[in-house]
Amino acid sequence: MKITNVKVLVTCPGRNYVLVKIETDEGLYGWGDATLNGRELAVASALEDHIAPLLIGRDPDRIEDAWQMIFRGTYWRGGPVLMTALAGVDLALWDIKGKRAGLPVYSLLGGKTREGALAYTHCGGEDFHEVEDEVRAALARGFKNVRVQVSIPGNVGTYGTAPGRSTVMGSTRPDMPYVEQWEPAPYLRTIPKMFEHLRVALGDEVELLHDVHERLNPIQASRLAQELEPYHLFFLEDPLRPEHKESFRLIRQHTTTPIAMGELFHSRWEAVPLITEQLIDFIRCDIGHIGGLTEARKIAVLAETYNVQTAWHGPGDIAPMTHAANVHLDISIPNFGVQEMVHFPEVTQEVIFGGPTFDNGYMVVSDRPGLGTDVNEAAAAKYPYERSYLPMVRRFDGSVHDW
Ligand code: GCO
Ligand code: MG
Repeated sequence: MKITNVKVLVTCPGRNYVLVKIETDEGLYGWGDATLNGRELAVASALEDHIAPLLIGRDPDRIEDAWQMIFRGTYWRGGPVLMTALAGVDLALWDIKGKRAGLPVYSLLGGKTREGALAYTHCGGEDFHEVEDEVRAALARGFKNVRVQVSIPGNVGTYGTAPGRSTVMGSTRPDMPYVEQWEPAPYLRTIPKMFEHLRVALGDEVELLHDVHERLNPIQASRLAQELEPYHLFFLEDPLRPEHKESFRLIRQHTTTPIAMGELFHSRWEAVPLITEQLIDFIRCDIGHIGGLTEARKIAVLAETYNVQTAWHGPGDIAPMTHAANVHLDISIPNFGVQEMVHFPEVTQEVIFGGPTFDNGYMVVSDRPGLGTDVNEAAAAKYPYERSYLPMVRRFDGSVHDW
């Protein structure tokens, strides 16, 4: 079997996605996801202009060799654009391998270790009561784990709370990043109070998570994690920026709050010190930005060795192929922890279908060969790319901070 064509499709059914179709001379094809929010066209060009020509004529069965060729064979390796492009190719090749074998990808990865992947959803609100109501609604839908985020008084447009409800400062152009305003002091005062409210209102059983979104410095993160200890979080996510792995030691010295990290990593080697020093409890790389399943399963093995569980990134701005890859891996490894999930709107499902489904707190994938996902290309053509950016954050004094 030989690869005859690599097609890159950029479509905007609700939001932008970069989809990769690898076609073969035997009629079998596979779909991957190479979406990098805000830099979609850079990935599309990397694929079309530089990577696709290398793949034509190759045997799609040789995934590891293709991975090594694309990663190491370029000399200039890594980074979010190239690792997202590589993930798109990798997923499409795993999809083909599964279809060729007549087996779902989880079976190729070793077979089921569990029936479904424990899922968590997002709950956010303007105040503690709104968050509480959202959590109650999620529990009624079957979720056992929920991530909770609340608007910070005095700040503008807090991450993870319902977008658009707060006034948005900065640009009014819809195709430019909107600018949120954020200060650490009110944030650090508010979050422990939110957890106190939720524990009193909801009791101890519901598993609660919170995403810091890489905004704190080491001592602030240590203080927050320590003050949250009485509320027994399932995990505190991304407390620090990805650059300073050594700073996680400070958090560890101060608290037993479980720590999750990794959605901004694009290389296995970024995860290594956190795992081998047991500075985190959950590794949550994005399979779509770290080079695909081929790389993620190696990270999972390393994590297993050091008693670290997985919690792969599962936001709405990666396509259902990556969510499917998440779940295929989740249900075939021993050290799975939890899986972030989103419900895709109908318009997305019209274009990309066959992704994981939700069943009473767990995500499941079908037994269809490959990843199980497919694309309606005619429908995709109805939704052309629209330029858009992630938001930005500025402090009260106007300086840029990490979003
Ligand atoms: C999460 C993430 C996302 C990211 C987004 C950026 O935990 O789901 O933090 O919400 O912000 O994927 O592109
Ligand atoms: Mg996050």
